Amino acid sequence: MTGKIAIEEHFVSKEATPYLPPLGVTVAVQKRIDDGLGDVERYRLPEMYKNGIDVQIVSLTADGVQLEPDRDKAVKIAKLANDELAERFLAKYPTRFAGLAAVPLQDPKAAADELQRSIEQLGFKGALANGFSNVEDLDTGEYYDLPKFWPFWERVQELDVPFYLHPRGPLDSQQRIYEGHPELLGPAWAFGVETSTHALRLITSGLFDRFPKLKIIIGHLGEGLVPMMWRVQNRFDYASFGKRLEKPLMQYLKDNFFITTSGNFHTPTLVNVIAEMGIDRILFSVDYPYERTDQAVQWFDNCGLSEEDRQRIGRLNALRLFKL
Ligand code: GRE
Ligand code: ZN
Repeated sequence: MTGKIAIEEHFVSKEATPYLPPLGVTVAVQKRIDDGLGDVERYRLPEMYKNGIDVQIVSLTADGVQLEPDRDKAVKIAKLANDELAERFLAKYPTRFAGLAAVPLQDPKAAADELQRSIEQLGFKGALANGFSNVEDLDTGEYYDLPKFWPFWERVQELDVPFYLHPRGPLDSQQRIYEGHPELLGPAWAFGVETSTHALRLITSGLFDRFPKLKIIIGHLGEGLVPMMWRVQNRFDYASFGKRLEKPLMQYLKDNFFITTSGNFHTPTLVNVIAEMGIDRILFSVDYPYERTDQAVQWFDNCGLSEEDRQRIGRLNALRLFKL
């Protein structure tokens, strides 16, 4: 398919380079990632062209701003990253790239202001946070269901732009379960646990009853959330924690969430997610440069979808969601 739009595609800014997590990959893969993150013209555009990707929606890679415990520094790094993205990608190639703003949620009001500046002055199409934000120190993290984040969410809803909840790894003090298993402590597993649990916190906190128009995007075909939702609901109904929500949990997933194919190129999982969420809620992504574009595209272009559905997931849903 030509004309694909890819949603979860990353770059690294000059000032955010120290915030890259160690990956534990081979030298060759690390080189491909480093080359890809820093680059626009040499690898990225040819790879898009070769694989029928018309537009990349670009965001600052993990852990990015979220790892900086100092509030003012986080605000500064976010601004610089958004300016760099605007300059190197959007100004030079306005038809090939769109931007998602880095948001310094260490300071919810500053994050809202930076998002608004990015949308209104830089032409960005939404926000992306790399999981929880460190606050004050490296072993304290805050999830965005807390009431202190309501002013931020209020602004996201007002601006009517999507918010991508991207993974990051758990805090050092929360890694006991992965002891002796570094292979599970990254994108393979821990990223998804962090992100799906964070998404559930947003849902069960009542955030979407308060701000019903919020649009949250999660990657990796739903971070494992979708096939567990029936059980979460069933046990939620038995529980006596006094939480009252207006709708069934799955309904918030359907009404407030979008799911991308980033880094999870597997047809049975795609079929399940489509069945639960509906075809209009699923968007194509690669997860460049962590994943191989040719592998993503080989799979997506041949995965047994009708051509109509491939167009929806590959392009049309993104045009609508990001108002491109
Ligand atoms: C990703 O974006 O999915 C990612 C990272 C960092 C390491 C691996 C990875 O941001 O897949
Ligand atoms: Zn990613």
